[in-house]
Amino acid sequence: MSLMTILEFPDPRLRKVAAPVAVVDDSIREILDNMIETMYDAEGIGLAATQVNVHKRMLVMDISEDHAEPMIFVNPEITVLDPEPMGYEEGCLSVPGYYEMVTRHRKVLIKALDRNGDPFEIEAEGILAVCIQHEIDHLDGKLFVDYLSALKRQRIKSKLEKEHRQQKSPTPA
Ligand code: QAP
Ligand code: CO
Repeated sequence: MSLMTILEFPDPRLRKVAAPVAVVDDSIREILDNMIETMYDAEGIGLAATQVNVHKRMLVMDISEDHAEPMIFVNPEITVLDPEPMGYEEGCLSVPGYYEMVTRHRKVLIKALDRNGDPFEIEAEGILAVCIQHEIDHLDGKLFVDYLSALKRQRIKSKLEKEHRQQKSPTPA
């Protein structure tokens, strides 16, 4: 297995809309395994393929405390079961260091394929519902910062751009 590089806001590749996975084959399973490893290494609870520059509709999540329950969703489809707004302080591996309150639907139904290409469904509430809505947004080129005010988004963008510039340039003497 190998770690993948996580793209960071405002990288334009995070804005691409991912295409459906045609067949869940060994090459797809290999990417999913590398995504799970990458998510654990970065101490995340969710990672969408878009974030590792793979523009296919698939994502991984693990909301357990001890990396014990990796979940895989290929071609996920969402139905809102309860649109009651639910606020949660969200972060994102592609927006490192920033957490802001975002409002999502309280309860959703997810239909997806598993790592064998078999269909399954789950009803999600709480952090699971928040996380899956956040990750599916990535597949559509959306980020949690899009729900913030333009001012807050611009502030985060400028700070991350500055960090990226400093990471690229050699250390000053
Ligand atoms: C999305 O986010 C999410 O800034 C997954 O320095 C977040 O895994 C869904 C992370 C909250 C629901 C609630 C962020 C790690 C991880 C950072 C993540 C950081 C290190 C974010
Ligand atoms: Co994210």
